Amino acid sequence: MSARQYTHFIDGRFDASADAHVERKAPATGEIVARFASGQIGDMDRAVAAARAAFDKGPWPSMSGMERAEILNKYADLVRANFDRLVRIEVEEVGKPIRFARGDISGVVGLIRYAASLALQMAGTTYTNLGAGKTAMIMREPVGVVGLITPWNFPALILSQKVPFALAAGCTVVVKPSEFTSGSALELAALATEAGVPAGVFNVVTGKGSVVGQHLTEHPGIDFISFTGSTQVGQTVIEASARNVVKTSMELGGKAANIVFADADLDAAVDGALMGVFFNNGECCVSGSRLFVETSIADEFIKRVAQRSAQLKVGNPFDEDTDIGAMIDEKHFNKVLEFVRSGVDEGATLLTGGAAAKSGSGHFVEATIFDHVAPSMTIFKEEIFGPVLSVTRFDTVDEVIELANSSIYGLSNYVWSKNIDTVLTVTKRLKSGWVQANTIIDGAPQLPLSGVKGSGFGYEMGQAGFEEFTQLKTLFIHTGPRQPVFAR
Ligand code: TXE
Repeated sequence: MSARQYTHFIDGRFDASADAHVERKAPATGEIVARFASGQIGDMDRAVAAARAAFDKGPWPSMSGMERAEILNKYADLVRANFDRLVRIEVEEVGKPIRFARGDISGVVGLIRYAASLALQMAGTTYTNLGAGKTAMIMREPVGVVGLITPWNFPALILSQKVPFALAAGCTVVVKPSEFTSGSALELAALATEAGVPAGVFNVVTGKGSVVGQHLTEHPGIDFISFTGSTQVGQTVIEASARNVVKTSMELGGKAANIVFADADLDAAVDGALMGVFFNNGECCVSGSRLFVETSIADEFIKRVAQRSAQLKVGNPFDEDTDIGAMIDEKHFNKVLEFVRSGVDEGATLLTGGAAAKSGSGHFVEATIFDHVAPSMTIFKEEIFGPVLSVTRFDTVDEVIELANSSIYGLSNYVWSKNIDTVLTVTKRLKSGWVQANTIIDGAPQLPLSGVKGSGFGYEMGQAGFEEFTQLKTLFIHTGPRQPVFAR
């Protein structure tokens, strides 16, 4: 199998060649699967100039919503037609199990179709009740040229929580995907262009975050930066954008609580505990990586979760029955194992896993569960981003709410109980943008995702996510005779 060769996608086409490349080794095999152009400042300048011209002069922002929706729907059709190819790229570059990669690309199609429907509904408000001769229109307009920075864990899906919504609003975009997993972003830009998105509207520049990512965030040609990634880099992006007074949206890390009450459907909750932490190799910002179990059911429940975890299949992500694939790279693999060591050293009880899983030459970690995890422990506090679950027991609602909310993060939380009173009471007291009850890491394009506290701000998906890519302009009109203010 030969490695895919990519160049930047700027102004409606791939560059003819690249001076330097970043090589991507499949985390599951160590084999080189792709080479991406290693972008420089000048490449980012070209992409921003193309996006700026396409916004200021091009047809895209002034096209009717119907025209943009038609093109976006055609783009969704092309993603569907290239489904297997896109799935393969995600599995190879990320190391995620193929069944989850299929879910990602189906999700991409759904996000584009939903965003297309929003292009038809982009509207403002009119006031006619302001007094004689007074009318006001609050017009909704595209925010402009958007810089989008995306991470490696869901390369196509997270990009599609942003780009189709920006395009539906009439914005033009410059995407800087993760240097590990840039393949699907480039393929999606080419498919959107094939569908009829005009040149310059959807640009992708690949390369290092510290070079092209940083330059994008500091660029005066950008009107809005939408970032998903680590809290640390998010902070540098906010600082850089402050210099040009540019709006930002931040989707950062998480450390969700997955709370199981004694009256829950325990079969469903056991599966939910596994899904919460092992979905996407645990490399997921909405992972339910802190499991809280009510003491009266804890021993039996935790035993079941541990038994099921020990049976999970870790290995080749292309195998249909693989549950956990490879960690994104060796550095991250070592970081995850370092967290596991800290759990042992700080006195948590290792129930299952806890070591590298042996499978070919890739970087695999066993499904790992720690019981009796105290709030002071590192594994309770830090986002591990791997298949490592920490379990803590609780007795009262007050106690579990305090534990859940003690995190610096506030992205998502989960509750399992058949009692609607418990579900609503707990939901209202949890500090996070997302709560799910009796399900986990579920969603739909209509539902916004947002963080509070260290997890960031701004919305993705849903009507609110669409509106992030718009701004309001208020027109106040006076008709008929106007009473003079300075009569003398
Ligand atoms: O993220 P980074 P990484 C967390 C997770 C993970 C850790 C590091 O805990 O272990 O972050 O992952 C670009 N200016 N999440 O290293 O570094 C970079 O090239 C502008 C949570 O991948 O934040 C990439 O495109 N951009 C997260 C993007 O930022 C810069 C998902 C994210 O990279 C830049 C992924 C700079 N100075 C990791 N430096 C989630 N919320 O899902 C880097 N980048």
